[in-house]
Order: sequence, then structure tokens, then C-alpha cells
Amino acid sequence: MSNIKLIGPSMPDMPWQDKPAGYQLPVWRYSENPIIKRNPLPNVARIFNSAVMQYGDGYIGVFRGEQRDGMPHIYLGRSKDAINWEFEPEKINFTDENGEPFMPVYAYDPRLVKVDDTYYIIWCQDGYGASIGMAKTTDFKTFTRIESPFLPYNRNAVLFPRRINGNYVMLSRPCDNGHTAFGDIFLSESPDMEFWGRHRHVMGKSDNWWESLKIGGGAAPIETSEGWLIFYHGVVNTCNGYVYSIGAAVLDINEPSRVLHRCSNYILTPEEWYEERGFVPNVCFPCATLSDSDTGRIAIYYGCADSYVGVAFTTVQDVWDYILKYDSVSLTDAELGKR
Ligand code: BMA
Repeated sequence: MSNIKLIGPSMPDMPWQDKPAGYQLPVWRYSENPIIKRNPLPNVARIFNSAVMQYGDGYIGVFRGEQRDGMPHIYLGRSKDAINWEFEPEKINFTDENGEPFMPVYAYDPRLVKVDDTYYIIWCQDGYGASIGMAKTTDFKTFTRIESPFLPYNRNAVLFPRRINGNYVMLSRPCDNGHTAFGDIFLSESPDMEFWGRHRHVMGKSDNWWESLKIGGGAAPIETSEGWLIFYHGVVNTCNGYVYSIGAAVLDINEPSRVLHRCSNYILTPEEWYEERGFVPNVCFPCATLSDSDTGRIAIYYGCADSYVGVAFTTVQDVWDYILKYDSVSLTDAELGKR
């Protein structure tokens, strides 16, 4: 197997546990999962599907908080160790481009990505149907809404952490306004974070049973010496409903609509009580990673059963070896994705 290196910052203090002795699989769970339990705030019943990153001398995150009226909104959290989180009691108050207050009707599954010197929050909101909402901040005090990148219906948008060939690049998953029984991952480019085009197909659902219904973007792509490493979600429709697992693939570094490697096995699937049992059972839904380029360590943050947040660990070498061992890229995934 070839060597692979993470390209990015050092993060020596990121959460970590060694792989349990004798463990055969490439991804292992944090022993104290779930890290965020039920009723984390007076007005929030559940936090899940949330994104974190290093910030200042600690960590910051945007969290999907399911309020007691059933509406999801985005809450800010801070942490010294990226395990124990303190949340702002009120949801994030966005302002629009004119400085006027802006609050989406609902907002869920936020991702948080830094590009250049700006932090972008990307989520799913009502835009006359499920669509992508976006805001930017430089200080986590004011959050300015920016134009929605796509028409409805669309979910699971996630930015690449740097421009590619001069443009911002975003993955997303066109969908419908319900529980979408289809879906492939697409990519779009923008010179200015306002006008998006050059849409390309990246990868589709597959014949692998665990991702045979639909797939969708997960954590922000991680830059490596071998391409962009992505963790995404794959869904199967069973006689008892949808099951969400986590998959892994590697995209071309300069033309990321080309899939170079794609693991035919999931890397994590609901097995623990907090993944199998909850508001929506059998959901592992990745939204972020932390990684340390010195050691190759990666922590995956994922929503569990629409009820909790969990953390799982791997190293870039472990997951790369596993992807290559079970590599199966379809012709459609490998091509540029333009017809
Ligand atoms: C998807 C999204 C996720 C959720 C999942 C399982 O469509 O809405 O937020 O975790 O369904 O309910």
C-alpha cells in the first residue's frame, strides 16, 4: 500500500483515542460517545448533524439544535477540547446583506468551512422548498447572510476548504421537498461566492447495498497528497426505513468532479445504541472532521439517530488503505461529470 499524507494544519490537541487492540476496522468510535446528549439547552431537545473546527486556542462549532417546537435552528458552541461543549443559549442571529436581521424559517445540518480568512456556514433551509442557506463570519459575533447558491431543491452543501483553479468549489445534492428517494453528489464553482456554475456530476448512488438509494455530502473535503478525501453519507431503503452509513472516497485534487477511488464498503454504519435508537433510528450522518497533519489523525463528527453527536477516529493511512483494498469506482464517477 502507498503512503498518504494530510495537507493542512497541525492540531496536536485534537481529540484522540488509539485504535482498540485487535480492532480490525479502519474507523473506531470514541469510547464516551455520544458527546452531546439529550436536552442540551433549555429550549433544545436534541443536537445532532453539527460541524466543528479549530478556532483561537480551542474549538468552535455550529450545531443543529432541534427546538421544542420541532423547528431546527443553528446554535454556536465553544469548547477547549472539542469534546465538552458550551452552547450559546440563543440561536445564531443572522443579518442580511443590508445589516437587517435575518432568521431562516428553519435551518438544519450546518457545515462550517474556512476559506481564505472567512468562515462560511452552509445549511439547509426553506427557500420556497428545501434549499441551501449560507452565511459568513470572520469573528463569530456577526453572521452575514450571503446569496443562496442554488435553486431549490437541494441539500447537503459543503465547501472545499480552499479555492481550486481560482474558484470556490462546493459539493451539493439536488433533491426533492420530502424524504428524497434519490440523489447523487454534484459540484459547482464560483469566482465570487455569489454566482455558481460549471456544475459537474461527482458521484452517484451505487450497487453497494448500503448506498443504493442515495448519497450526500458530509464533512468538508480533506486535502491529502493523493487527492481530496471525502466522508459522505450513503442511504439504503430497508423494509424498516432508511439506514444512513458513512462512506469514503478520494477525488482528484485539481478536477474534483473526478472520483479516483471509492470504497465499496461503508466505513461506519449504525451499530451502537445511540446510532440505532433515537428520534430517527439507524442514522450516522457525518458533518465535519478535525485532523492533524503531523500524525495523520482524523476525528469524524457525526450525527447519531437524529438525537446525538458522536465522534469516530481513524488515520489518513488507515482509511486510505481500506479505500484502496475495497476500491470500486464506476465509469460515471471517474469521468469529468459534464454531459
Ligand atoms: C436527511 C436529513 C438529515 C437527517 C436524515 C435522517 O434527509 O434531513 O438531517 O439526519 O434525513 O433523518
